[in-house]
Amino acid sequence: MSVIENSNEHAQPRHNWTKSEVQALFELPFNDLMFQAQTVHRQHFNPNEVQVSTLLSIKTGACPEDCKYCSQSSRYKTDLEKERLMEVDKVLEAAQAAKAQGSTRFCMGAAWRNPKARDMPYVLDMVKGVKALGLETCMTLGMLDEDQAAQLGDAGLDYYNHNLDTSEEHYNQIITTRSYQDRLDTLSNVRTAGMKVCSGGILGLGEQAKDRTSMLVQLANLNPQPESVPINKLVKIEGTPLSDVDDLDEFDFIRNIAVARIIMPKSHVRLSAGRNEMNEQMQAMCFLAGANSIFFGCKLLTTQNPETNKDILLFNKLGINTETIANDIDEAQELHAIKTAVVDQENSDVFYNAAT
Ligand code: SAM
Ligand code: DTB
Ligand code: SF4
Repeated sequence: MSVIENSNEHAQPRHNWTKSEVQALFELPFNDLMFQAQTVHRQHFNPNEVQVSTLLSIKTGACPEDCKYCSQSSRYKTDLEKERLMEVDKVLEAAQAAKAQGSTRFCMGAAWRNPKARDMPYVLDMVKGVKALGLETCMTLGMLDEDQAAQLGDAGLDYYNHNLDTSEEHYNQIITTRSYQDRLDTLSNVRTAGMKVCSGGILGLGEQAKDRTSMLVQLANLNPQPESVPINKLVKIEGTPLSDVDDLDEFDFIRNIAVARIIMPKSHVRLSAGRNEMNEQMQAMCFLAGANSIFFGCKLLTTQNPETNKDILLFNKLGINTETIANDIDEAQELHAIKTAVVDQENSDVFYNAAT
């Protein structure tokens, strides 16, 4: 089976994918799958550009939900310091620093089941402030009702991240305090409020191959498809029920990126959590499979991410440029200056190159 039989036609989003069609993609010989994914990728994107976002945890830990992978759930004994909602000024300082490092989108995450009415004014000020810095804004605050989604949309929030996490079939093994339908309802409220949707999941939760197929079918059949699809590799957290689940085979992870790329041809596919445990070659294979977005910065929400310098070195090795917002020339120049500085540093005798 090929989605690119007629190479003059660009693959378009479809919302009627069946599990057997998607399973057939997973079963392709690896090289055929990678070729199809890269072909589809080139129809809609510059293959040498990756979008970069920075994450900030604006409220950490003490979450009432029971997500079995999460360091922030109050139900598990993890080694995490909880923190109250950050002050708006501190958030804006972090956003400014992210911009200076070349990020184009600032994503603020809170360990909440859902935002409370008393939190909303602060959160809305964060959106307005970050937007005023010229960054794209993203938030992930848990479930949203229609009214909260409308308030965030009105404040200028560009993206809302809310993951399906896994298949509907496997879901109850992972979370019991909110339903799959709750997640779909939040995504629908986000859409109705006119924001872009960022939704994906986590691989390596002990799910089966059929669950990974099922999750991707669910995402692709959302209409419209999510603009951004984060694919996270489980970061195992000591103290959580999934701390010693079996590792997912790396080729299976790469196949998931490739299948996501093929069935969601116009979406950014984000190589999200788990990069700190991947070597350069593994990340390069993910980019070849069609991943075109990452988180920049040494911390995700509570866990480690590769150092920015290490990522810039990898991008230099692969000839990858970072995507700019709507051809922002100043930002492109600023980023060029940062990249040149890293190369100069790399060439100096005193620079320890952790990437080699
Ligand atoms: N509390 C909000 C919620 O869950 O809706 C927002 C923040 S939550 C940390 C955002 C997403 O991060 C989760 O849905 C999950 O997909 C991902 N995530 C959390 N912990 C992770 C881990 N240990 N490894 C990989 N992904 C993780
Ligand atoms: C997403 O899908 N991945 C990001 C973002 N959305 C919010 C979060 C990853 C969290 C990884 C574990 C941690 O750092 O706590
Ligand atoms: Fe709470 Fe979000 Fe972690 Fe679930 S994933 S425990 S909702 S912070």
